[in-house]
Amino acid sequence: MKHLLITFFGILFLSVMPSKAEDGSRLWLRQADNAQAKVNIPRSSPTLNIAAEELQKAWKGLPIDLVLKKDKTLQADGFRISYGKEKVTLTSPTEVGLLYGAYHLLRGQDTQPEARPSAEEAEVHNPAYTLRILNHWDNLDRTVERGYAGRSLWNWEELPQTASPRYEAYARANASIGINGTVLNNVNASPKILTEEYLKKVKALADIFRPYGLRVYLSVNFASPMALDSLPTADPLNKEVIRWWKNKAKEIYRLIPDFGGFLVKANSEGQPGPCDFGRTHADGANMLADVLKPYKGIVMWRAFVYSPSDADRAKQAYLEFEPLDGQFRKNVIIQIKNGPIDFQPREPYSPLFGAMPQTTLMAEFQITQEYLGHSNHLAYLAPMWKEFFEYVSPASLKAIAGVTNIGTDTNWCGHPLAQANWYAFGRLAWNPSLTSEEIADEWLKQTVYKEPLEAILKGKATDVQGWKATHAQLIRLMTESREAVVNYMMPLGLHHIFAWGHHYGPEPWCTIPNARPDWLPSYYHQADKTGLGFDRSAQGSNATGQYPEELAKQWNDLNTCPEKFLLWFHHVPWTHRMKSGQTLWDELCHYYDKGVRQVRDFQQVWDRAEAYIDPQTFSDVQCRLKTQVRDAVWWKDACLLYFQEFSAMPIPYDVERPIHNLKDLQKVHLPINNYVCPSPELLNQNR
Ligand code: BDP
Repeated sequence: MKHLLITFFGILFLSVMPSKAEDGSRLWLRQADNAQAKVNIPRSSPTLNIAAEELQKAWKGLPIDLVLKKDKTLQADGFRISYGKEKVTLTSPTEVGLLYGAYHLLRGQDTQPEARPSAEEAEVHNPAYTLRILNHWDNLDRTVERGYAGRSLWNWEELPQTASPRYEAYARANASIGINGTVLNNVNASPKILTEEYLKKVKALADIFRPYGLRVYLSVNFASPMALDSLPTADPLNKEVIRWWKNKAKEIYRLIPDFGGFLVKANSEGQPGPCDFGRTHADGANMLADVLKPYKGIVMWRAFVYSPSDADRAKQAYLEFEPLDGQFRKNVIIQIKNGPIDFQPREPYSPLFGAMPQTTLMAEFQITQEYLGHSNHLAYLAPMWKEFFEYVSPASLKAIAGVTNIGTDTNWCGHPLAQANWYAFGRLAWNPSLTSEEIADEWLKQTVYKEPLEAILKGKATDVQGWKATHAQLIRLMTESREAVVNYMMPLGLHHIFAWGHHYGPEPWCTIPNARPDWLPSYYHQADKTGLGFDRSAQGSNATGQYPEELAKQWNDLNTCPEKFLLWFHHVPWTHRMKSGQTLWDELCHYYDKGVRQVRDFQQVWDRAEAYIDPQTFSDVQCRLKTQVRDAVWWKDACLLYFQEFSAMPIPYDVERPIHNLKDLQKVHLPINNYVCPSPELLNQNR
């Protein structure tokens, strides 16, 4: 009795406590948990118990039956929802399919409370890809390559004895958006990950993730047999080497029976690979694939290669991989970055997609904003990935990988709105036909507002019309944000003009003695007295020739090439007339200026939304937008003043005047960590 009373007062106390400012730790899973829904499950199991619990505590609709049943219309992870008069029936051939269905129902409740389907309706949901995978570029010392949200989530030192509660929260968040695989470590892989000591730690994580349908994969170093056991070679055709990998696979699967497989960066940026031993990428990938086959494991072999050679860097992955089409085992997937160079703010798609019809392919997106302002800038990336799908049919791919932006920061991703990119990646990997707006709409409703949507719409504390107008503006802000970054950093097809080392600020002038030419901005922008841009037409490097005929023809001609790719494919005279009628120079100035104006507009949109937004999220984003405007102006001034040295043309008067001098900008790098605002923690203390 005493115990019951304490519980009762405990609950009373909790419910009258003022709600805490949102610190972002709950991501898009902020549902109230006092619903007490009626849920039937076919049996008790770790996965089904989670599904039942999630629904019990948050579902406010009719009773739900979870049914395990084969169904011709459903893939393994798919599910069917039938709405009856008295109950809802959720069916799937698998337990994890039912879990996905549960999260789907809850998402619908949170984002479309007014649109409850009527009785007798049924919905079928299947994922577009069987593999929807996050890639962590996390090192074993807990630094994160290109990570901007704290340290690595994986506390290797404490594992396997101690497991942070965040591991389960991470698995849950992934399951809620359908992500079903995770590569735990950096593609620049330390061989140590395959030692017994580390595999036990990996097992501990895999055990936590399993009920959520999240499989573990590892990046492996191709020379691991040499590094760990002093074999004289890592030649993939060598018997000892093969035996080493076989034993390693056995050891892994004994610990982790559902281990997913390996991700390999080979012969790329100094990583070892089969070519070191006179073998091909196919030899290397197939050896590992054969080793994993008995366990149904897969090899994701990256096509991110560019050797120091005379060939245009944009052509190199194609030159190396296209001739190998048809030579890879069935359980090898070639993992290709969306663009031919490297995760730039805008690239045309990589011509390897579509060029290897006999090979299983997957796309690698970058969720972390290595080249899009790190976690200081707002850049909602769904529009970028949708642009890729305009050229590459989703059905031509087997799987999707995303390099994550997750770290130990309380809000997981650094910038509060950067969580939307993790979310959007998962949603698009499940259903690439969702629009950027739909995903932004869903994500915003579940995260940034003071109140849950249902409460907002009841209008007790909120001006509903005002909220609706604000919400529409925030969707616009999100969906325009990546284009704004393109505009103030690298419009019209410019690329890779970043500062040496950190990929944050501009340094189109950068020269480093003895550096590889293709690591320097001038290699990419090719600015001179006559014009700007890289000639990749048939008269130049002929990278256009790697694309299907129709596109090659269109992109090859300066006059038919889409202007967003113009300077990617052409060296264009400064006085060239653009479609707008302006010269290239004037157009360039206007694009840089537009980018700055867009971010200033985002500031206003955000400030106007203050009444509706959770206060901590509000001030954090407000500060980051100030930093972003500062940086956008820096980019505009640096690029225009530098390129003006070549064009020798005046900056049009309707463009905001530079506030910096080129000489000053050339002396210093744009400061990355000199964030113009105090930290969110400090803001919170001062409130
Ligand atoms: C580049 C990154 C580098 C990665 C490499 C890769 O700058 O840190 O190791 O890609 O994808 O974008 O392997």
